[in-house]
Amino acid sequence: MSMTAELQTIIPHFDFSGELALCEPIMTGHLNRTYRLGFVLPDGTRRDYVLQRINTFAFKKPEEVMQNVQLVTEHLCQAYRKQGRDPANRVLRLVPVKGGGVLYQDDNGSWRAYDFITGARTIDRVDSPAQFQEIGRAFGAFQNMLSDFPIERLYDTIPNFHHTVRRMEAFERSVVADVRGRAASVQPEIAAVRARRNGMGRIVEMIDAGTLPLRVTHNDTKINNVMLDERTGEALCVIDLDTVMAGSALYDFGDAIRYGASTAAEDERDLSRVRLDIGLFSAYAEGFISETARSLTLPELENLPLGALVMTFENGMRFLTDYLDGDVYFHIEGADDNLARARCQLKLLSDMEAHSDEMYAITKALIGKYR
Ligand code: GN1
Ligand code: MG
Repeated sequence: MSMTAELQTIIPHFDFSGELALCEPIMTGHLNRTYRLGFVLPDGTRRDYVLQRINTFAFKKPEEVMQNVQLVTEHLCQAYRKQGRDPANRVLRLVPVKGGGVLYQDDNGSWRAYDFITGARTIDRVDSPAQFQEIGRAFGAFQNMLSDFPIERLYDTIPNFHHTVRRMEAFERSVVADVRGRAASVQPEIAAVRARRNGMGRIVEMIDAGTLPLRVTHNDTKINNVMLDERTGEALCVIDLDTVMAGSALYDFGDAIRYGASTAAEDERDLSRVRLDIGLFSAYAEGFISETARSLTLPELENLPLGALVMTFENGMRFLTDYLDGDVYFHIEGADDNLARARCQLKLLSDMEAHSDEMYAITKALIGKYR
């Protein structure tokens, strides 16, 4: 087992049980650094954990992230118990830091650890509509379980995270600053963002107007943030709670569609392969709406497809912004990764626009079926 010197100094600060036998990086996610740790207990059984270094460039106040995570996981546990179900392996459980708390900080970083969700896996691509429908149900149920959570107790871990209008302003500043001299080479992409400027502030406007309520939302609903039972495929546990905060249900619906209902990976370079899979859209919508038809308001339900359009636009714009900024936010492997991601999102967006009527019609039919 190879392990960095850094990990060797971090691990002893957590209340792990047993003897360390496995340490391997988990490569999903663009921000936090994640490791799977395996320990062997005195009776020979294995106990696994997830250790994460929180990205403090993105999350400026890790204490507030952890405060949110603690409150939300406690609430989710209670919600399961109220339903007569055992929250074990269904809600993230934090590992205490020796000496108190759930966050370990030293000069080099901020760390936290969870029990590993056992017998489960995550996927980066959807295998079947039924699987995506199950993930839709899971995020719908997650929304419902947090519907009675006192929203004012949550910190904004990243202020204005999905404030699309502020994101557009930041984008324009990056185009002007052009710190890497890249703007000239991405004029078509810049123009594609600017061409959509008017419509994409709609969610923010509807929140401000009171048409859409603020709810406790996950805000990062990629399919790989749901752990699926290895054998049955059942959605066991929603993970990555760092951005759980006040938001719109449209964000959670939309980001799941953006990532999961695309025919290609988020950074596919062959744009001819990037389309919206309307069958997958329909499957997710059915899962999500079957859970939330009675808990969300009619304006929320009817506008769910707008969430898909806006989240795809927003992510495309964020990737392009980061490319212009010199790749300071999202982790990259290759020099033009953020540009490839941006192009892919913009292509997906134009295909969504072409299928917008279909998305709305499917949504309407499902509202009729379940409400
Ligand atoms: C980031 O780190 P990860 O992959 O969970 C980002 C999301 C983006 C996503 C794009 C806090 O999520 O907003 O949609 O990349 N998270 C944050 O893949 O910025
Ligand atoms: Mg995340």
